[in-house]
Amino acid sequence: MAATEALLPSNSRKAWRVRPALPAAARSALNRHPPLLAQLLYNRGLDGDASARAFLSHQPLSHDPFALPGMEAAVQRLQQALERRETIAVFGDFDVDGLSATALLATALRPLGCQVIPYIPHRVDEGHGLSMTAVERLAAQGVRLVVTVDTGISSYDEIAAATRAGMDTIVTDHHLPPDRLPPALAVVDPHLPESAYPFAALTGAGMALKLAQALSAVRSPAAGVEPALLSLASLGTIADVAPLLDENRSIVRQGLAHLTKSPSPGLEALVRWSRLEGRTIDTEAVGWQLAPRLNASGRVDHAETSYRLLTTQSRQEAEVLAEALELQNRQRQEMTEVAHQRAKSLLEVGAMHESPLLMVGDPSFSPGIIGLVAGRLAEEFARPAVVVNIGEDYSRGSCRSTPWFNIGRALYQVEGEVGGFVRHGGHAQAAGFTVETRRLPLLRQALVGLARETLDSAFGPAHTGGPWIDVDAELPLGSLPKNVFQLVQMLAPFGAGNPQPLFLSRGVRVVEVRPLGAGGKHLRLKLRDGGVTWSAIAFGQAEGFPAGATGLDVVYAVETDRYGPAQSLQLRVLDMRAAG
Ligand SMILES: [Mn+2]
Repeated sequence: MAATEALLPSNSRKAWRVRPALPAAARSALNRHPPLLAQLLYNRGLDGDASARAFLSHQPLSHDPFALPGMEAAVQRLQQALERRETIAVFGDFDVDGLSATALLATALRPLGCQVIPYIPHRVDEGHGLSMTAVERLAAQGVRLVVTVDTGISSYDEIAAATRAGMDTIVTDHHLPPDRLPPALAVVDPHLPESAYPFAALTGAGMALKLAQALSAVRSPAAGVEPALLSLASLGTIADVAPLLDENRSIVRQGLAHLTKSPSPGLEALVRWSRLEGRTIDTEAVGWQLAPRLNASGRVDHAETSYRLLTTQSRQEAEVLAEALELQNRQRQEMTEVAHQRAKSLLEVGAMHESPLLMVGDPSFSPGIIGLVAGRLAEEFARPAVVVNIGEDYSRGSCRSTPWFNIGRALYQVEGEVGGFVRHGGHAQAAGFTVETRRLPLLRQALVGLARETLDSAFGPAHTGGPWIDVDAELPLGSLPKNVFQLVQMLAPFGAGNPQPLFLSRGVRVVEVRPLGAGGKHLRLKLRDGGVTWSAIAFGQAEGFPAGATGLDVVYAVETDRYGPAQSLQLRVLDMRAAG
C-alpha cells in the first residue's frame, strides 16, 4: 500500500471520471431532445424514448399501492378500525423520515374520525423501533391497532407482545427485512422477496404515503392524495437520501412545489428561521437547512418538538417550536464539532485512518450525533466510517458508507461471527447497531476485513475506493448552449440517484479572481472562453487555487446564484486544476 499521505484526501486529488459519450443507438432513440440533454438522460440510464419521456413528464404516484405486499390486509384492518372507531397508534422514528412518516399518517387518518396517538421514541432512552415499554404504554392507553412507519420490520418480540396485549399491528417499513418477519397482521415493505412492486426505493414517509393513497383509493377514489401529504413525504425522501428516481422523483417534485407555495404553519416558520423566505424550496434547501433543524430535537433532546412543528395548525405555536429547533440545531452543531475533532485525533493513534474502514469509539460521543460524525469521516477519508458511543455493557454505533460498500448488508454478514448484537438495521449507505461493548474489537476486525475484501475485489489491492467526481460531459465552456440551465432543470429535482449534472471544460481563461467569505476561503471568479464570460463561485477552494496559471480545467454545475439577484446564472466550480 502507498504511503499514508497518498490515502488522505487533503493530499490526494479527486479523479475526474467523464461519462462515455452516448452510443449511436441511444442518440437516435433520444433524437427528439437536444444533444446535451440526450447525453444527460443517457448518463441517468434513460436510453430509450419511452423511459426518457416518463422521466421528463413527472407522472404523479404512478404505481398501484396494492401491488405492495401486505397492503390489502393493512387497508382492510384500517377500514375496520375506522368503522369501530378504535384508537390507532402510529409508531414512528425520531429522524426526519420517521417524523414525517408519522405526521403524514396521523394527518391522513385524523379527518376520518378516529383517535390517533402518535408515538416517537426517544433516541437515547428508547432507541429505534418498538420497545416493550412502548407496547405497555400504548396498551394502557386503549390502543387496539398499532401502525408502524419507517420501522417495525425487526421488532419480532415486541410485536408478539403487542398481540398478547390485545393489539393488532400493521408494519410499514422500508428497511431490509430479516429472515424472520415480525408476527404482525400485515407487513408492508418493498424489500420483501415476494414484492411485485416495481420500485423498491421508497422511504418510510413514502411507504406511509402509499398506505394513505391505498386507503383513500378505497374510501374516496375521486379525492386523490392531499398535496400536504406529498410535502411531508418529500422531506423524508430527501432526508433519507433515497434515489430521486421513479415515484420518489414525483413525490419530491410535487411535494416541494406545494411546500414552496403553501407550507403548513410549522414549515412556514421553519423556512423563515432557515432564512429561505421567498426562495424556491429545493432538495438542497431541505437537505442543508430544513432537515438538520428537524433532526436536531431528537439528537439533543426529544424529537417530539419536531413532530409538533410538522403537525401544528397554530402559527403562534409554530413560531415557538421553530425557535426551539434553531437553538437545538446550534447545540447539535457544537456537539458534532467537538466529537468530530476527538474522533480524528483517536484515528491518528496507530494510523487507523489508513484502514479501509474507519471505526472509532468513545464514551463521550453522544448517540444523537454519532451518525453525523460518521458521515463527516466517511466523506473526509472517502471510506466507510463507524462511530460508536461506548457504554459500560452495551455500545451504540452508527455507520456511513461509500458507494462500493453495503454497510447494512455487512452487519448481517458479520453478525454471526461477532455475536452479541442486540439489534442492527439500515441501508446500503447508512446503518446502526447496538452491541455488547466487549465485542467491539471483534466487530471492528470483522468489518475491516470485509471492507478490505470488497475493496480488493472491486478495485484491486492498491486502491482506496475514492474519491472521484463523476462528470456528465466534457465540452468547451464557450460552447455551452444558451439554454443550458433550462435543459439541466428539466432533470430536477437532484439528489441521490439523480445527481446535479456536472460539466468539464478545459483551458478556460481566468479574467478575474477574488477571495470571498470569512478568511477568504472561497473564490469568486470570472471565466472566459470563446467570447463568452461566466461568473463562477468556488466554495472552499482558495487554498488550492493554481495562481499564475494561464488557463484552468474546471468541473462545475450550472445554477442560479442563491445569494445574488434572482435567476442570475453562475457556475459553481467543484474542482479545478491548472490547464495541462
Ligand atoms: Mn427511513
